[in-house]
Amino acid sequence: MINLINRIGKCAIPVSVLTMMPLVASASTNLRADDFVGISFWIISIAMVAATIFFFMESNKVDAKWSTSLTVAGLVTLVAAVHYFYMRGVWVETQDTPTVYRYVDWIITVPLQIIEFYLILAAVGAVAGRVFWNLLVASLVMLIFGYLGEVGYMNVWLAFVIGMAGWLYIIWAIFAGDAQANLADAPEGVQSAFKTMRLIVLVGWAIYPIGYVIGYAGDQVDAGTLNGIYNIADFVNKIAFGLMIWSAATSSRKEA
Ligand SMILES: *C/C=C(C)/C=C/C=C(C)/C=C/C1=C(C)CCCC1(C)C
Repeated sequence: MINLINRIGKCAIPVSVLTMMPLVASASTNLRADDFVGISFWIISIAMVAATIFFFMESNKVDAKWSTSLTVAGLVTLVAAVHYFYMRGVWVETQDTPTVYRYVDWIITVPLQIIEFYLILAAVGAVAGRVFWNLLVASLVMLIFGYLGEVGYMNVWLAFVIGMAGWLYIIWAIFAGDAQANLADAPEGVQSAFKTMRLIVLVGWAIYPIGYVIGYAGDQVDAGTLNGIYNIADFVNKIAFGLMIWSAATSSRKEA
């Protein structure tokens, strides 16, 4: 019986992802051959769907301690996939920035990633609950002020500076916090996940403020560059990051 339930559970995962397919089809407004930002929206939408199926299915195969991380990685790409279909629709129809969908996506997926960071930090033995809340609040400051700046509720550069402070706090917390001390004792897979996490927050996340600066630097907002750069950033930070976690998880399986 338990076997049967397990089997149904495993099928339910890809099936639930397939339910997104009508959304894919209904979003098919005409994409022009020279609309490269539109094409990048499309490619990333599909890549998010594929990554979701992969992360969910792999989460059944890796060690229990990695399973949750991969499930969360799959949730990140699932939430992003749905938003990408809507964002692509807005872009193709209006050639304008889908700011609201973009930030609704981030306000869900960034906290999910903070949970992933927390799981990794906990695995190196570094975490107090307070660290989680600090990271969460800092990421919300970053996103809320980014939004206020982009929609024009606030001066674009003042909002940017406050958003940057949130991000810099996160960098400080994971590079200078007490996580380091326990790192050497952690298993190799955990060490590489921890280093990956730091790299993502420092380098992967840096792509977003770069996009913001280039997008808003001119007299007029450069929507194409802004969205193109944000799309690349999402690909790196959601899909590539998940794959790096997967790689750490499978290498620790070999060690065991
Ligand atoms: C999956 C989505 C992710 C990981 C989104 C991350 C977004 C950021 C790191 C945004 C950063 C920003 C700043 C650091 C300054 C203000 C402007 C933002 C919001 C683009």
